[in-house]
Amino acid sequence: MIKKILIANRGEIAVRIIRACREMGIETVAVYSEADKEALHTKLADEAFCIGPAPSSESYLSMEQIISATIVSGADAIHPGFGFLSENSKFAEFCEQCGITFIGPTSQVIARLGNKQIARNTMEAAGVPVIPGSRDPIYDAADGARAAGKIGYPVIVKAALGGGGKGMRVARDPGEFEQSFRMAQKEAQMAFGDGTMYIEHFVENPRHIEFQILADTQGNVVHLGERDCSIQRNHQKLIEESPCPALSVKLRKKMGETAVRAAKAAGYMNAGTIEFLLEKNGKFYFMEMNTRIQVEHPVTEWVTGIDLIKEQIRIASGCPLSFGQKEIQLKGHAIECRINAENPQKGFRPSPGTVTGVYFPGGNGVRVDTAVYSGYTIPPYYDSMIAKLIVWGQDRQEAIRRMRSALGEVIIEGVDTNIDYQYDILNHPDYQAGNIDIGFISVE
Ligand code: MV4
Repeated sequence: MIKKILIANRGEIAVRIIRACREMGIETVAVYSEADKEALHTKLADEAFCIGPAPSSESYLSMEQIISATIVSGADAIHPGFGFLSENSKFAEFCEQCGITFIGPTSQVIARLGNKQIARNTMEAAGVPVIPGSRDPIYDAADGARAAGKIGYPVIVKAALGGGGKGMRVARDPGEFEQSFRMAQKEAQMAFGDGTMYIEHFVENPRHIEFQILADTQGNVVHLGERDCSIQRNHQKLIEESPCPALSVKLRKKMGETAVRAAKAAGYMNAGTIEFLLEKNGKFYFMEMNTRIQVEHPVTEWVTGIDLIKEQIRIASGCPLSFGQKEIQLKGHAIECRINAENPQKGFRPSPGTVTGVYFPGGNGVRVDTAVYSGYTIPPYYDSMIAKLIVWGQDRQEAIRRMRSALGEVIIEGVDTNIDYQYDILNHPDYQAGNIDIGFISVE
């Protein structure tokens, strides 16, 4: 059994994990950078170790520092949260070699799914629908152009090690292909040190739907329904909800079963997410699988009543799932708004600084996950997301109204935020009608 967990993260997710551990009677170890001495996670954990200077590369991304802190503290497991080292197969392998439980899938599975081109082929072989595209890796523009011609335009060139929008370019016609390919490959080479590419038909204006799955070490796999994450800007999600207003019970069942099949094909263990693109006509395609807990996990927690962080810890301890697919019922509707310290009027530029005053709403059906407190100084080194506001309603309309009411109560003084921007989206007639796709926010 796991007795002590080191949380290799910061911010609201570190706090979220500390709280789950405390409820389970598990001791907690925080790690923090020199910029995070006064951070909430540093203060809330049972123990805290400074692991280096402010830049992530020297602290939250330092495998040596984190493994050392784990050994010195006597923790038996590491929870990586999201971002940072959460999907780094080398880090998971390092943990395995040191006899530390990495709370997530095996390093081998992380590596296989981290290569999106290999993941695509794995899924296709398992009978999971994939977007028409190239089966072999592509290294040069001429081979790419031939593959694109067979697939049919428009196409999208993607980096095998990409995801989240990096190393990706659309080519609308053959004349555009070479330029798009070169740009995507250059970006991939810079970002991942690898120029392996693959090509897919470009799906116009789909919804981004993702299924949460849980898989234990005994081979049981269940899905916990979907999240609609179509409201995003520059590949940063802004609003997520569950259930997706466009899914019928029948389509949910079909996509859910496909997600379970995908997880089984990958040899998956722990919590994971299968991302799909969904077309208006109900056709859906596997896009990628994320091997971490995600920012938007609370909406799933609220409609299923399942604590995903606790389940991750139980699974990592070797416990079988305590429920089957039939026992998972979706109830009501949950929405999450990500609150960022940024200025939408100034190109969404980050707005770090001291939060001189803060008030968050509460009340029936309102949850706030944050690590911000009055007097806290948001450092400029990390992600600008400072809070998640999550609401639950009997139905989508009640959830939207509750979110508008809750957003209207939030006060954050001293830094700029995207709260008014979120409020405007919730008031948009297309959003209210559930008429959304990944093009809802057009990017300049
Ligand atoms: C696509 C696509 C359309 N067709 N692939 C964006 C991030 C990465 N996960 C893959 N992405 C996309 N892949 C094909 N074949 C459109 C996107 C995409 C997107 C996907 C989900 C949410 C927002 C998006 C915004 C722009 C593009």
